[in-house]
Amino acid sequence: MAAYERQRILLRFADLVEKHNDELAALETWDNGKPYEQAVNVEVPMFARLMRYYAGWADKIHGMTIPADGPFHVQTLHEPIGVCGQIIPWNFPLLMYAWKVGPALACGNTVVIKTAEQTPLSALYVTRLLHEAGLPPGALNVISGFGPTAGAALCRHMDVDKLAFTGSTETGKLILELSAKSNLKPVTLELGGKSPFIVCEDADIDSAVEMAHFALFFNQGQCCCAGSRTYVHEKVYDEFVEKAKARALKRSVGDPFKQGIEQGPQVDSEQFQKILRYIRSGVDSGATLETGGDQFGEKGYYIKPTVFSNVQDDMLIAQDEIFGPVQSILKYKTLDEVIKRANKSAYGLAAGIFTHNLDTANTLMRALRVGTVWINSFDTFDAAIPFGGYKQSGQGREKGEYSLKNYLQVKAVVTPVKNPAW
Ligand code: TXE
Repeated sequence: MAAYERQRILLRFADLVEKHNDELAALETWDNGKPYEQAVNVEVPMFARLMRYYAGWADKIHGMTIPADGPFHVQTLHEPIGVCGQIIPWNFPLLMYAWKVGPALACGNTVVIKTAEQTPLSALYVTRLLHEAGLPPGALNVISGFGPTAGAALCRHMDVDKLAFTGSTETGKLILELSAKSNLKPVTLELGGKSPFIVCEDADIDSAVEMAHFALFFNQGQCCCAGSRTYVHEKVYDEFVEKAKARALKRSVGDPFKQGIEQGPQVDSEQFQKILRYIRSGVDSGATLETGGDQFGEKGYYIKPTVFSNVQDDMLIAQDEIFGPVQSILKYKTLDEVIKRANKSAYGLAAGIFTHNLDTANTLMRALRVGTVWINSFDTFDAAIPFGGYKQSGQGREKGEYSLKNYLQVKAVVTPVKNPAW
């Protein structure tokens, strides 16, 4: 299909998504439990924005001519890879679909996408809109299925030319293995995290508390880049802990369809139980439970916003991805020390830095081994900003121009030039 036609389909798709904004948001909340206000005001509009962003790229993908030695005309063709297998998680079902489907289609590939077993609905609905926008049958296929069966089948399939996965580091490793054991299809991975959020002594404490709260509790704490290790300078530590606790106590938890609700239930019983186990481990290992620590109410997978202080680096709650509303606050003294501690993690997805000192910000920003650094901010997810991990947080980048190369092959073409003057 001509690039311009792909662009037009993606633009029409974005318009249809906007038209169906409220139904899509309702499906997302039903499936996942996230606050409807978040889905309707942020996530579905962001989906349309992402599609327009990728539509913009569709007719701007091209190769180069290269001045090689000798009498040769050398060019590169940027070609689609072919059939892309994509496996997405349940924490942001629509956005994960957009991050993966957008660049794949813009580059001219076809897609088989497997949704998470917890959240199959919105992808089915939105794909109907994609077909309504003019995508030919077969160009994008949705599979609702389980990981070890449907997901693994996609990974080991010999006719799948590329894989893109978002999920746990553990499953990411399995996926690489399945690729290696089948046809060595290239794999991009967006995996877990344990992102440090560093509050320096000169930071504006009230806004640091608010941003650290958002960094951890957003989406019920179910974010791969959640700021789940809050490092606070010793001079402002006590004040920060007091205020972080007060903020968590104010967090509104309840029916995600109700107005003003900040936190809905966790996605399923497995995640709910896992989080409660980590909370118990925090208490058992000697961290101070400032607030929360238990189920919220008696029905559903709601968890009280939980804050731990006096957390030490070797505690499980400071090392593992909890993926729930559990904030761990750690104390530090010097910049060198916090750099070493922040980097001492198997993960390297993101980091937050709170300071007004430019030298401190520059030092930290360069020293941290992570794919995204937010300075005096967190979770800014513009379509044009690349996202991805260092270390065991993943391979490759999604969003932005960087994401395109995951979905393209480069073919070098060499032609002798019969011109004696060369
Ligand atoms: O993840 P899985 P789960 C983390 C988070 C969470 C933990 C477990 O810490 O608590 O992972 O969650 C598919 N072959 N993240 O069990 O298993 C599965 O069907 C192929 C971080 O839900 O990684 C789903 O579509 N596919 C994360 C997807 O993988 C397989 C988001 C994710 O599931 C498969 C989600 C297999 N063998 C969880 N097994 C993030 N990075 O944002 C499972 N799947």
